[in-house]
Amino acid sequence: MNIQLRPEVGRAARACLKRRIAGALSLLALVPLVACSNGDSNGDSATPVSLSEFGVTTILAKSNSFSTARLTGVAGQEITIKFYNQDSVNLHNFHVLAGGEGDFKTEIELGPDTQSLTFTIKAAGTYRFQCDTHPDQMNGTLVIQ
Ligand SMILES: [Cu+2]
Repeated sequence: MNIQLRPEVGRAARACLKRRIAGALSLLALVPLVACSNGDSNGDSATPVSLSEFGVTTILAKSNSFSTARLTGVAGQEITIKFYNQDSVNLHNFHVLAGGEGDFKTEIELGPDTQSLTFTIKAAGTYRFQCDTHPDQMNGTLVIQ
């Protein structure tokens, strides 16, 4: 009986040792993986991606108001406004009154619809933007730095 048991015990012990080695190896394998994923997330946080970095600003029109009353831009740098009109009852548009630099505006229309407006203002300053059908209710300031 003892002779028969010993190989069983030995096999069990070997199996146990194999599991331990496998466990240890998998732990070792995990360490670099964890280190890598930490490195990746650090890399991601070091290079945040935001829409404003590409000069795209989204503005909504809803219930006769704009989603913001203040926009910013950089002199000489292209600005892209994504004008999202969510209003299916009243006509709206987005219009930047940039004086000598020009008028930049989307079409006046019913929503839901999205229009893109791209323009460049060379001179730093404060400019008005408005909806041409509701200039008193829907307006704001575009600050060019
Ligand atoms: Cu309007």
